[in-house]
Amino acid sequence: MSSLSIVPVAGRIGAEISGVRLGGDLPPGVLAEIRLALLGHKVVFFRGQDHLDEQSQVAFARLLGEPTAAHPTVPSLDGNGHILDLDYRNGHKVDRWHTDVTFVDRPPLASVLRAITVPAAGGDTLWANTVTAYEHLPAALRALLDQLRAVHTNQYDYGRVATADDPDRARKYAEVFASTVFETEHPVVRVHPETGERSILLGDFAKRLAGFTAHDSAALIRLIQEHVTEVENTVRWRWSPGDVAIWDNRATQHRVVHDFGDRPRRLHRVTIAGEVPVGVDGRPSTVLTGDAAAYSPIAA
Ligand SMILES: O=C(O)CCC(=O)C(=O)O
Ligand SMILES: [Fe+2]
Repeated sequence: MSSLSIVPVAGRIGAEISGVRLGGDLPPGVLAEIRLALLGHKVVFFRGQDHLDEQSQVAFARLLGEPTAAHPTVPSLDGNGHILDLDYRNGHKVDRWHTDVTFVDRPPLASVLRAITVPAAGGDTLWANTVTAYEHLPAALRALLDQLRAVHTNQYDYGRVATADDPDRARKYAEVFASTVFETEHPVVRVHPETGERSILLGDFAKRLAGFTAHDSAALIRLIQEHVTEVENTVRWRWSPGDVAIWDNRATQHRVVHDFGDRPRRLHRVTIAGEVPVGVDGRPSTVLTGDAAAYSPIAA
């Protein structure tokens, strides 16, 4: 019998797991249960993991697969290069719905996020289930989406920087973020390599749909994103320091709720190497610009 308790948080996505102390030494049975919960619930939450530090967060993440470099362009915090330091005072502002690192051909399989400092109120994170989003579309719309491909890029959006709270800081960060340009064409619907489920692969790095005018492309992307982020597909987590969230980056989008002004908020993220997505027609994603080999191996 397992000592884990797995309790859903929202109707379509998210579960809180208790009765486990995360680390690099988890028994295989416990790890298998966590993996299964992750595939089923898309994002899983653990409270009270205050014992974790950078090393043990990476050691735990390694049980899920090969850690990537911290980011394709943003330098890592730690010596071994796996920790992305999400400190909002450094210009990180991920307040738009996205799937992590979709501008490369091998977006991470999962992300492991650990809260270090969070505001007393505000700064929640939202996740959306991109599988249930797909499944709830009318059949005719699913059939259209199945055929679409989208170009994702890390090139920054000048409009967003201009409207940031601190444009200078935002511009500096954006320059680092896009210091090497990556562009990848992904299917808009990918087939999940482990569950076989179809999920929508879009989000804020998707800049246009292949074969459409800029106008139609923007309208279609907006329509699809509205469906993905319908509140019924989402879960919201109110962080405490020591909380850990793991999400299946092949079946979710997420964003922070940026309602905490200049109050300190800091989290550390480790991402796990992912596969090259494959569409319902069996076609994999294709690289247009940039080589992500130094960022991440391709998961087996
Ligand atoms: O800060 C957050 O809540 C989410 C940040 C984010 O987008 C990520 O960790 O990938
Ligand atoms: Fe993210």
